[in-house]
Amino acid sequence: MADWDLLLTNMRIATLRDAAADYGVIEDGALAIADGKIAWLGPLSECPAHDARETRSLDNRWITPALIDCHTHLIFGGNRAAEYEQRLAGVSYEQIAAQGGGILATVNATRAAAKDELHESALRRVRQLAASGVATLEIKSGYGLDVRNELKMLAIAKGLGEASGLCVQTTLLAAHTIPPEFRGKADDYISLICEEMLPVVAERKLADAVDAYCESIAFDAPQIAKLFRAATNAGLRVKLHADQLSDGGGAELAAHFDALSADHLEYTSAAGVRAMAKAGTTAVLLPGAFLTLAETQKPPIDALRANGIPIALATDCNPGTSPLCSIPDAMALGSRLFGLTPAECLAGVTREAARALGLEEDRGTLEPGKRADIAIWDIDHPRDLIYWMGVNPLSELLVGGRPLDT
Ligand code: DI6
Ligand code: FE
Repeated sequence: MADWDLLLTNMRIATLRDAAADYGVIEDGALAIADGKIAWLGPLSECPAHDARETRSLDNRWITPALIDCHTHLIFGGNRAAEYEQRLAGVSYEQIAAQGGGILATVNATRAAAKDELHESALRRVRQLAASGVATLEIKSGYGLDVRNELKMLAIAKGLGEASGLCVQTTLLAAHTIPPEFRGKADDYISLICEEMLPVVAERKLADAVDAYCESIAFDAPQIAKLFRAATNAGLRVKLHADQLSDGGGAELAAHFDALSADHLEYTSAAGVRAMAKAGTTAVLLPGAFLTLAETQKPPIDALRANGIPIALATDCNPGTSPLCSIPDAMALGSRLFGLTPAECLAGVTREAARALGLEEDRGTLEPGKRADIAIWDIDHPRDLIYWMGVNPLSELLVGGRPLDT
């Protein structure tokens, strides 16, 4: 007889387990949890004989996989709302960056901030994401840009996982922009990352992946290729901010290095899409940045679909281009701005977001053997999650089978 810790009954389940079947709905479902994992799920009528320590009725609510935010920069000092006012008055993001504002303004504020202060402000954002149903999130460094401050950011990111009870994946984004000390010497800075940061980060296991910003205001393809070779040699997977403001061949570069994901992609060419499809690179779309930068060129959604590329959605939570701290709102924007279907949006923040983090074997769908990371919702149908904005229908979040106090 099956030996379970918890049996959930009387609910509708959106398993998201099959890309061909939209939400993968099970009506009148039941789901069993043992040792923090899903032990069984299906229609209640098919439930095997069992010995469950606890059974709970969910009163006909819906459950989905807990949500995953696979691209955030949520640790930072300072505030750039004033830059947004400048942008509204007609100054471009690139012009602000050239004047020493933009990412560098946040770098200065982040370097100056105490560790505790950064932890506390970021923890508020992590808790906000958890309150909207997120159990796993990725956090990037990239506002330190020297050995000490990049390591400081990664250590804070790890600490946020412990403090919040969520699963945090960390990414080294030292190649976010050229630090002030290296102005005009981007190649030297890339060497510093390869020779001094990467070995320490790999040895101390501070990062799960390495990211870079491929853009005219940051690094070019040869510089990133050098970084990605070093990362790959150190045993770390890569991912890339690609083709956000211009087509810099980012998608091709990411695919060439077998990247987990290529992110943004507004200006990606047909050849870039084909390269991603061949390499199995996940597309991560970031509608918060698209909206905030008043971008008009959409990512090549039809080509991504036609090439069978998995599409994830994320907040890109950052102080400069995406002041967005809600995954349901990222879904709402993904459908409004990019024309993604509600089922694509929900898959984008569950199954495909897990894939973007290389965690698809372990989470992102509701299937036996996967982590019991489960969001319980007060909704009539999963499409409601994409339709409403600024409304939070989360009833409860289970992380590894246990309720998280959100
Ligand atoms: N992600 C990034 O890293 C940059 N844009 C984006 O969408 C810039 C972040 C920033 O301006 O601080
Ligand atoms: Fe980003």
